Amino acid sequence: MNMMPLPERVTRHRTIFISDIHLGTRGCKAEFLHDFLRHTESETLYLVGDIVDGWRLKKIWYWRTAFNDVVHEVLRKVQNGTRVIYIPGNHDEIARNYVGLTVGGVEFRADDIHKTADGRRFLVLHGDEFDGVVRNAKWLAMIGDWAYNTALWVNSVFNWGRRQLGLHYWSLSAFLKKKVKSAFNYIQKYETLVADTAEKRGVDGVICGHIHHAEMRMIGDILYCNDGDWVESCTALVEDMDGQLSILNWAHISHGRVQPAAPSEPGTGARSGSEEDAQASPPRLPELVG
Ligand SMILES: [Mn+2]
Repeated sequence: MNMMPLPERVTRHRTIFISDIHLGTRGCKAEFLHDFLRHTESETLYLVGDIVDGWRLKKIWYWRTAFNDVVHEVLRKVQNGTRVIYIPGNHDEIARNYVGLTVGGVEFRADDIHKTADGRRFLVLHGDEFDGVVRNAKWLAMIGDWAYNTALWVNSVFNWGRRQLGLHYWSLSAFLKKKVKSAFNYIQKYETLVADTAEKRGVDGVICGHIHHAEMRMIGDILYCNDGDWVESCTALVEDMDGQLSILNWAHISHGRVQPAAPSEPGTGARSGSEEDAQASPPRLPELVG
């Protein structure tokens, strides 16, 4: 029997919110995001900041073809009539120069008010302005990106060294647990601060990103929504036709379909993909139009 491949299922949403993609970094899960974009459609797509990681790219040029796939998929959506709104974050702050303009059909905004189908008003912003760490010490925030993986790698090397010297195992995990606890406190403080600001703006809720922690819960009278990230969790916030909001975890939904790039070991210089692929050229962007 001749098996026909099943047609690819596309889910329609009213609005999709994604952020913290960090194109230009090794951690970026571009393969998952490309799969997500291909299997979803929406009237409006919000890019809620840290889409391209200018901080990293300035230091090391790293661009895989999968990153181009993501950019092309977004541009294809623009051409097919999806309204795309880009709210720059801190890692792509260069895009803040475009705020108020429409570039290649993409509307750039500092923040926005989104009205859901059931009439609720949401403040949409990236959220780094609430982050004291980022505001006061950029380098500290940058360290956070790779500190955890590096710490795990250091731990194994460190303890191998200790074994050679006949010393007992000293785990970094107790130390890290303490750090995780303080990270948890930090996230709570951040969420409360964002919700307070939303309350002052007189909206029903807030949609942000930045801290790479997808969430949707009531904080006082405010529905706090965080769309997560595409570095670790591969999450998006979606609004359905009736105004219902929910978080999609695409790593789970696409299970077995997406072949992620091979992980690279911190400190060994190993790369995911070939050297050639890591030097792929960025896409040619459309002309300025507004
Ligand atoms: Mn950010």
